Amino acid sequence: MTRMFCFQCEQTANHLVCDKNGTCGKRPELSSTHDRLTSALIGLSRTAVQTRPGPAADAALLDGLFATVTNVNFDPAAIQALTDQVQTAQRELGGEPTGDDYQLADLWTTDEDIRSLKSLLLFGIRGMAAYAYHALVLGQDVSVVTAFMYRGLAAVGDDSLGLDALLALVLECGQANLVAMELLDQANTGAYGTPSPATVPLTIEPGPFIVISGHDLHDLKLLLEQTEGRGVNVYTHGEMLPAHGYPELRRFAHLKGNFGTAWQSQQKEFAHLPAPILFTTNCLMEPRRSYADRVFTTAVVGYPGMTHIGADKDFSPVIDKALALGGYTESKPMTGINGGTQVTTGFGHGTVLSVAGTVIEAVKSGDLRHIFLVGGCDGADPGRNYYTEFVKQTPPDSLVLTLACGKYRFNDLDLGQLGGLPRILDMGQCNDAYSAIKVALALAEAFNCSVNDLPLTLVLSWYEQKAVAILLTLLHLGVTGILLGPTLPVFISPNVLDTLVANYGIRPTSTPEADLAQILGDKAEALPA
Ligand code: FSO
Ligand code: SF4
Repeated sequence: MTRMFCFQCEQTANHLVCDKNGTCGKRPELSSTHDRLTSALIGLSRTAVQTRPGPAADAALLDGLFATVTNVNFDPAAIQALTDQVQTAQRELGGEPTGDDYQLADLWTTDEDIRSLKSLLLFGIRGMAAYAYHALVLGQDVSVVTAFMYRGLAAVGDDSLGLDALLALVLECGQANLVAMELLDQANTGAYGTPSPATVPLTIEPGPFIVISGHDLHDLKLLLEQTEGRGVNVYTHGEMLPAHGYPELRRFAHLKGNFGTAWQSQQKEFAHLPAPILFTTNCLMEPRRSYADRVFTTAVVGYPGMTHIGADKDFSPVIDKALALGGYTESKPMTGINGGTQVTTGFGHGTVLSVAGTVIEAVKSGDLRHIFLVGGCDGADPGRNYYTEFVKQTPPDSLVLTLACGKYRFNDLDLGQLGGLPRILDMGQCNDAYSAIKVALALAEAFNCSVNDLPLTLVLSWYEQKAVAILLTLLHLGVTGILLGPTLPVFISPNVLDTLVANYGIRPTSTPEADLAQILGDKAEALPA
């Protein structure tokens, strides 16, 4: 019997759909509250496209969308409160929520190609909302992005739209996400400076400490300010690692290093950790009893029974917990998954473009044969070893750009240097796909060719909806030949996949050996003389 319907991430049950319980831990009751929130968001959007929504509607929109992203909010009470907030915002715009504005069940049971395109649109909008949320927190005007979201969500609830109209909106979603990532890039670099290369230790020093996870650099800054002089060190986790590249964050001497690897290992890595963990965004997994009393959430993240830090951002309960637990008594050397004891980060577009001349000369002289962007999300699928093996097998005359949490598969490897640059260049979080796009466009301009003619290949891993938004941005930019793994999204129907293959040459990953052979054969001679 179908108790729920969710297929928005890569770890769907049996690679089909989570219809009994979510692999992520989402139960049917919670799934229903998520669907009702989405329904309310569609209702708000129908009103908003006819009016001039203000900051209250935009905040309700972004909070509501972000909360339904995979591994963000498991708390039914919090989801209900967000639904109330969305309906209040709709009323303030003159609309009248009915509570059943749009039944998500209608979407899940409609024609499979319509469902596929509407899913791409809805999931892309959810992912984009995370980036717009962070940009808004840092004071950016995100109204251009939210205007698209209202239109897009209204389209999800519009049964009159055909395939062509929906495909156009899907690509427009990619365009809007490019704007969202650009705004976030401006917000982050404006607030914290231009990232520069940083070597980050994986060893935990003795004494009390806090582990902070997620993508929210603003929360990290506030935590660093509140812990300064308190004898409590701070370690990044997961997608927070790139914070070490930002001058305004790494100036805090007690931002010491990075703990652990990617999100899917948290239940193992956090067990018996003598420190609290603060989740600022996804990816939160069901906390195990061994560390449940040490998990704190903030912003749109939530889990029943865990202490939530509210909008006042008073992190005292987290700091008190760190002091009570006391940390390790001796220095605790840790390693990455390949045994490395440190990682590097901070190679955003500012740094990479500052050495663009060297990179261009190296390509022209043949010293640099190929650039791989091996980026995206990590996950529990065993097939994800592909990315470790792929990077290990890249030739020594190639560079590997990376971003997002998929990098933990290989970021502790020492692959040496090329032309004074480390061969693995961590550009940052998933939203820093914007950096990779900037670098690719600059190289294409320098060589007077299209991005698709550069000796550059994108080898992407996807897990949740932010990766969907980024994929749509790459398609909007006309990037072809993307390798996508570890499996293709199940919400892409065969006909929609045919369209993506025909227009963009998108293809699933196979084996590192076969893919590398094809890529290097494909593009070895691609550049104009
Ligand atoms: Fe990973 Fe999670 Fe950044 Fe995602 S920690 S999986 S695409 O939330 O956002 O890369
Ligand atoms: Fe399943 Fe992913 Fe949905 Fe969770 S978010 S219920 S794992 S498809």
